[in-house]
Amino acid sequence: MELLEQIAKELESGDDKAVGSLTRSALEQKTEASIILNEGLIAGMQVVGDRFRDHEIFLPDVLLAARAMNAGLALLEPLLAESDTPARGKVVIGTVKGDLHDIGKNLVGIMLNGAGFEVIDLGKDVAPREFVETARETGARVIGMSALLTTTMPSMKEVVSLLKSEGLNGTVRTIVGGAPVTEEYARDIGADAYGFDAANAVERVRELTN
Ligand code: B1M
Repeated sequence: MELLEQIAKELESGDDKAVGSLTRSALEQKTEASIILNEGLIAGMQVVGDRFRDHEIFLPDVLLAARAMNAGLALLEPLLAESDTPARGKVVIGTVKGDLHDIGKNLVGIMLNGAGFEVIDLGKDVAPREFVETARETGARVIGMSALLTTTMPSMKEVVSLLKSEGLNGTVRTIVGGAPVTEEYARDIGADAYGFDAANAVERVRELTN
């Protein structure tokens, strides 16, 4: 079996040690970090999500897969974040209120950092007001919100509305993303941008801050 396929398989079975050592081997073979990420780790996690949806596996299995994903990501992080770009301003990021999924948000943070942005990561389960207050206090130019649950997506709209009522829309721009979020949803709630993956999020944030 090809190495990237093996990484995906071990992630599916939740073996963090195997994912770590296979990721290391792939790096030693000079495979690009972004290829290991997309064709190994994310590909495996996609299967985990599908099997969970179909009730073939259960929450503890997903937790083990998340731990395995993090083992691989820890090795890729220095390479994904490698940068010689000058500082580009501050971005506040977080996973919205009620939502504990942070792997994608963490990736967005790593890539933004690599592109020269100062990232203020509020973590997960972040209340709308916390996004807005932090942006105000730090002078951040962008708020980036991640949501993985259809039930937590409306919290993004609350942040956009709060920025408006506080007179900060225009000064602080917003970008949203996460598996259930779409370009259309972003437009509907009045967000300034939508990122379909972490690399695309960086491009969109660059546009917002130019
Ligand atoms: Co949960 N979960 N989960 N889960 N989980 C999903 C999201 C689900 C789709 C699985 C399924 O049913 N197929 C489903 C949601 C269904 C829905 O809303 N319609 C689901 C569910 C139901 C739940 C629980 C409710 C289960 C339960 O308790 N019964 C529960 C909710 C907990 C909560 O949040 N309150 C729950 C819990 C968990 C774990 C804790 C076990 C774990 C999360 C661990 C963690 O994050 N630390 C987990 C996981 C791992 C998943 C799946 C399998 C994988 C998510 C992931 O990390 N993907 C997921 C299935 C799926 O998404 N296919 C699922 C890899 C990651 C790199 O991708 O986060 O999409 P992603 O990020 C991408 C892009 O979306 C984008 O960039 C990244 C790629 O570069 N992106 C942005 C993300 N944020 C962005 C922000 C941007 C721009 C781009 O701008 C700011």
